[in-house]
Amino acid sequence: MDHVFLQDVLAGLRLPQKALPPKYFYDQQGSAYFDQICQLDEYYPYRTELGLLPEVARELKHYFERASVSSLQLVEFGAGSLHKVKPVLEELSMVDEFVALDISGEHLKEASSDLAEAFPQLTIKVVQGDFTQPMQMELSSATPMGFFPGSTIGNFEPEEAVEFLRNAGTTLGEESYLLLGVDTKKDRAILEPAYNDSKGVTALFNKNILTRINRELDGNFDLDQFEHTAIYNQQLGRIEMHLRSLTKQEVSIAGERFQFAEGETIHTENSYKYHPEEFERLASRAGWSPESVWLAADGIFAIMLLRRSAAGR
Ligand code: AVI
Repeated sequence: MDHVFLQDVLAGLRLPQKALPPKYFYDQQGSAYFDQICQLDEYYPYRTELGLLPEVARELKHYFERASVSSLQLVEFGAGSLHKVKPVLEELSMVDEFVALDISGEHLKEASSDLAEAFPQLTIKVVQGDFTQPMQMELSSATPMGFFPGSTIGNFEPEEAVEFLRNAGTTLGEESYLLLGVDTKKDRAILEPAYNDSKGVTALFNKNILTRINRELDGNFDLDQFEHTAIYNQQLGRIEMHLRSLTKQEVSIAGERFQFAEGETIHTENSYKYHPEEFERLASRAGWSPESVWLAADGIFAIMLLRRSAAGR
């Protein structure tokens, strides 16, 4: 039994507002559900960012040419399937080394051998570890540029996002850049269906965390007695996902019992949305200054280039 997973789950379910850390969504099945979410019509962030990236990469190429940067080391944080880095590499010809940082190495090794086939000139490195912490990474003589697509930064609390950005700065070193996907604040009529899709894939993704607890931590959640909910909390600027108990019930995990009232929820994920200027303020607290912002049509998604600045270090 994974002791850390167990302790995190027990601690979360002992809270007055029961909660589970969203990082535990991503076992093999959860990652497959997430890939399906990315193909849904309602889930605009994935395809919007992917559609914007070629233009961003072309402009970045001109930007780095003007800045006389002829060699880049691209470092992807939380690299999973490596779908997003391809359009960047296709345009940004000065990248001669790609480093994929991720907690789980297996999936990544497969994806990176596909990448090696597509980009035979590129040096590719896979580094396994907790990319939210400062990491020891061999820096080449090239200019480092971090890459954190998908608006995954939105799954951190704002203070955790500042810490992540600060740690990314430590990992990447002086004179580095960071290219980030940030989901923007918008009408709930667009936001809520993205997390409440009509095919029910997000519901399966959310409930998978209970399946995982049942299997790995000797739990007995009855999945039919919980329903998926996702609402936009406008005041806090975030989508909140919960699992709501449909009845009064008791659940046991590794021998510990938890009571649920009818309607009581487990808070499983936040997905923060930021106005670009709001995000820039947050990044500047972590020592990064904004260089450029690219907005998708209707401003529904932003890609930002940050540069490490002296302030905040
Ligand atoms: C990974 N992350 C950016 C997704 C998001 O949109 O917050 C996770 C997700 N949760 C439900 N759907 C997608």
